Amino acid sequence: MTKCGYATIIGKTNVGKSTFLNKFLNKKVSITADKSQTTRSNIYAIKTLEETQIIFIDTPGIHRKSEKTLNKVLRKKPSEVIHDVDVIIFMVSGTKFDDVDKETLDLVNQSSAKKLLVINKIDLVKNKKNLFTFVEETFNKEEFFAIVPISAKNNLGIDLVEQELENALPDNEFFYPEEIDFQSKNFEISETVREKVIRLLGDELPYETAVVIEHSEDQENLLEISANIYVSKPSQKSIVIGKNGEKIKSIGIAARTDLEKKFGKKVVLKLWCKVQKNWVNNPISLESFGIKS
Ligand SMILES: Nc1nc2c(ncn2[C@@H]2O[C@H](COP(=O)(O)OP(=O)(O)OP(=O)(O)O)[C@@H](O)[C@H]2O)c(=O)[nH]1
Ligand SMILES: [Mg+2]
Repeated sequence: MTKCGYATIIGKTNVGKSTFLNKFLNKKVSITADKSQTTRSNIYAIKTLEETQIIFIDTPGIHRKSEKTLNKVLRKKPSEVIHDVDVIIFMVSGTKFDDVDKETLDLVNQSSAKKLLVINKIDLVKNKKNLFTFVEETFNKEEFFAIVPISAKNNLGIDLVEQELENALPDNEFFYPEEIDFQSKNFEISETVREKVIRLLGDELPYETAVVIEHSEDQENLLEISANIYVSKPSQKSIVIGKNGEKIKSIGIAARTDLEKKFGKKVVLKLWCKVQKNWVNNPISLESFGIKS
């Protein structure tokens, strides 16, 4: 009998959820960066093993409360999926557990799904004995069917998570063919550009950035794309463009390199930067930028 089911990854922002998923699937489905709130929507992906098919949902990380509309929308995303999955992977980073992790765990515990505790970034934990004490002191171990320490970055322990998921998923026929792209091509393109914006710009700005594909034409050997990078204020536009256009040029080159690898063809990418005042507080802007509440 085969197994098949849904698994989601829930955790505080920046603990490494998307990095883990990309490593697990051995391909990039979700953008990652060393900044808060990198993931902005629930991202679906699939892994088909010999006898098991896992449908994954990567979610935006929980972050500190804020009045901005975008923040409120992002905070709701994990709760949209926790009741409809078979397994929740609850992820923390190293031996850190603060109020936001606690709030996230409380949310996870509202679901009746099976729960797997994954402790990521163990490469940063110098004394591995501390992991044991951390688990003993922080968690009620009965809440989890397994506890797996990993380093997503160093590809350590990922196979153990796979085994645990294989065991935990219900008996089912496969729901999908072996491989399937849940996200549209335009979404993948705009996310790739947004990742480069996040990685190449300072700390504050990325949060106020959205990327919209204006036009894309996919030919056999060539993908042509025009995209707008939206910011909230004119001063931010100058930062995105940079001196003599250097910044936006670097963003374009980095994104193009990734896209050529992803789609296996030559890519021509034209980027513009536009100001849409205070879009992070405007539900209509959010919707038009593909961030659905
Ligand atoms: N040292 C170390 N860094 C890691 C590891 N896994 C992820 N990271 C880094 O942690 C940062 C955040 O990773 P993401 O995968 O974007 O985190 P996330 O949980 O998806 O974040 P949000 O989408 O904002 O919720 C990136 O800079 C990763 O390279 C790990 O095992 N060890
Ligand atoms: Mg993420």
